[in-house]
Amino acid sequence: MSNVLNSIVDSLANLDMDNIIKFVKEAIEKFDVRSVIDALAEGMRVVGEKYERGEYFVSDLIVSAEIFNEAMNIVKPKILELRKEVKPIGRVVIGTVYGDIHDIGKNLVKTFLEANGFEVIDLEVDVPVEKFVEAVKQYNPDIVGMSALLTSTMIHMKDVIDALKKEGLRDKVKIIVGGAPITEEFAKSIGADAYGENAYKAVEICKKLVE
Ligand code: B1M
Repeated sequence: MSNVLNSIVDSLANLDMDNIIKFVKEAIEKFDVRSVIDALAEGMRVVGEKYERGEYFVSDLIVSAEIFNEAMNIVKPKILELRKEVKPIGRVVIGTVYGDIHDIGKNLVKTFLEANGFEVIDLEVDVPVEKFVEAVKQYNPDIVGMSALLTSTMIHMKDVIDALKKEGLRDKVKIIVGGAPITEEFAKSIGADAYGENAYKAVEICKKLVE
């Protein structure tokens, strides 16, 4: 990784808002958007490690999210520039599952989907099972996307899939799941159609799902 990308990782890991903005502005002129986002995601991973080691507290996690979002305000216009060149290709209902308020990954997935021609209905965070079901009835999406960051909340993805089955809606939509604790095996085990390891892969998969 180049110096400036490393500096992004370090400044996010050290919760250094002033410097990260400077580094992100410099990096988006020199590198593609993906490299900058990967550096930001790596910084968040280090923040998570520091939290696990007891060096950071929840208040630090909140600050890290604020810094990430500030940095994304600089990066996002570059991602959305792509949008002008793409035709509408499908509709996605997306949300973070019940009990879970982590939204940074979901928002990245949303931004990349929009940049690639998807219409995205964002149910935001802590989304109850019934709200996903209602959204499928109301918006008739091609795809339902669910995000979870906690091992204690990922099981609600299965609850949503089961509820869609019960309502006879499961076969009307494709389902993609993602988030740090989610794996391909877990996705299969709950009856999802796909697992998105990251935002870029999620877009590639969603494109295939609407073909
Ligand atoms: Co939380 N948190 N947090 N946190 N937090 C984690 C997830 C944790 C791993 C930290 C740690 O211990 N190392 C840990 C979970 C442990 C576990 O369950 N095994 C944890 C914990 C414990 C908690 C609390 C319980 C802490 C507490 O209160 N005691 C609490 C829970 C609150 C709740 O949700 N009910 C909590 C709170 C928070 C904040 C609110 C303070 C804040 C989130 C702010 C926000 O999102 N607006 C926060 C943060 C920032 C984190 C870490 C540090 C960073 C998460 C992040 O944004 N990563 C996180 C550590 C970690 O993940 N290693 C941690 C960057 C983001 C780009 O990555 O979200 O993984 P990610 O998304 C990726 C992929 O996963 C994928 O694409 C994205 C981009 O490539 N992806 C999808 C995500 N969703 C997808 C959906 C798809 C496809 C791909 O299709 C639909």
